[in-house]
Amino acid sequence: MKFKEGFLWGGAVAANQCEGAYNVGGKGLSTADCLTAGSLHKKRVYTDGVVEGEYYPNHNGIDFYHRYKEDIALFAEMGFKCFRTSIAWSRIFPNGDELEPNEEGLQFYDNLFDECLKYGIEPVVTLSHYETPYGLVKKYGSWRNRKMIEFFERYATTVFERYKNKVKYWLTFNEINSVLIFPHIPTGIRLQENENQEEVCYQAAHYQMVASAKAVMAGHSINPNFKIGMMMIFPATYALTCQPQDQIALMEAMDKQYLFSDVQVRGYYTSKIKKYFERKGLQLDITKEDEEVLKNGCVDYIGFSYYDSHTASATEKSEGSGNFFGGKNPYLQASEWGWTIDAVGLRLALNQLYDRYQVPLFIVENGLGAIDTIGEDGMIHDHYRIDYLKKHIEQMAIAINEDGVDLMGYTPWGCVDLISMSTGEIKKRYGFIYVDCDIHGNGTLNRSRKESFYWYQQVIQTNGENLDWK
Ligand code: BGP
Repeated sequence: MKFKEGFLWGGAVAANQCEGAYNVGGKGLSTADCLTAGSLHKKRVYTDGVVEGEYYPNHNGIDFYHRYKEDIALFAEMGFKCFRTSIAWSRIFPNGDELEPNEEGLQFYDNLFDECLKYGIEPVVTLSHYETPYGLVKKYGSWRNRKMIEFFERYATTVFERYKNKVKYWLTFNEINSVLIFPHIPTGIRLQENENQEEVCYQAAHYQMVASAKAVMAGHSINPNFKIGMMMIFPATYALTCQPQDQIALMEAMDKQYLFSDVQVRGYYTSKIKKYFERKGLQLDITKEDEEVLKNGCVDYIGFSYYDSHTASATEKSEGSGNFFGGKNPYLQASEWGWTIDAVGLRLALNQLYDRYQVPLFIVENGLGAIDTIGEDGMIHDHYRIDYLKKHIEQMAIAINEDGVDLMGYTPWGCVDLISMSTGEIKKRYGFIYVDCDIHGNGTLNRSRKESFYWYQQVIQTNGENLDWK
């Protein structure tokens, strides 16, 4: 079980799911502020602005905005080497199209990063994690519009300049390939019935990839030591059967994922994906200059989320599950929310990415969303979570030691409980740290250590050597 010296053990959150304070400190409204609460059986609604009478769980999150010092002290107690969070774009540019940033927003992240650095915790910062200033949606149609590239570049340059001596590790867009699955979350776009939806999604993806490449170029010139990554959902995907047509279905499913890493790591669209666009008659605004930008703005590493795995079939209709599309795997168990549990698939995913790109990899999300119950002794004994994480770390070790994969670090998702992205419920918990809050937002918001807190502390202390627990 060898992990290299300096392996980045840590945890991950996103601003919109934990900060709260949605209208404090000059922050503008973001798309995440317009998502109502949902559940496993009820989709969250993306309302037009904030509608009176609706409940928006992200408005208060877990009040990380005011309690970050306490949370970071707990991360330090666990031994975190890094902490992944995002900057809320609308704290920096409240409407998105201002020329000057909001100083109070910038100051908040100065304080946050200083607090991390005080404990020797490296911030790993996502520029855009599932929120876009709502002003850009209303005025420009969000990522339907090429102008977004300019707004994003201004935002990225502003924060790169400001934090160039505090933050080394960056990610541009969270789960950039999610635009093909639930486009309103990463892009703020509301798809219309009477339009070519696939075309809109690929177009938005293209603008985001150009914006990302421009940010990478700007970042490298501001500080050549920056490590700027892309971030995608990369679950393992299997052919449902060994029928040749199912293998083709698998290949086609993978092509749509690789599109994003091909463009962001290698700097170009493959001939195969161009043929696909042609075949589907997609009219995409991709200019010669864009192609130049993509070539020059390649990322330094691949960050990816891994929760579950899926199947591809030429005949079975996929119901979609977890945070991705694809069918169920009859050999695997699933979480209470139907997310398949597949640790071995993580080894496959690591190998697939490393074989194809040979750039460092960073698992920036992984974990089990589960309902936690407080035990009689007042503690949460989350052995199910320890078991899930342990099995995934074992597979990481195999990928590193037996397969030669270059893995930089590991930041399990929701290291402190937070608002679920897909359902808006806090009861879908991932944390090592429990937050006293129910699905209606009631509770003291007090933090407490779960049993997994002590287990993860041991994992980090032994640099991944000792994963066993009583
Ligand atoms: C990823 C997102 C995260 C996060 C996670 C867990 O897709 O990047 O923001 O929330 O999934 O999903 P959920 O919160 O729906 O359980």
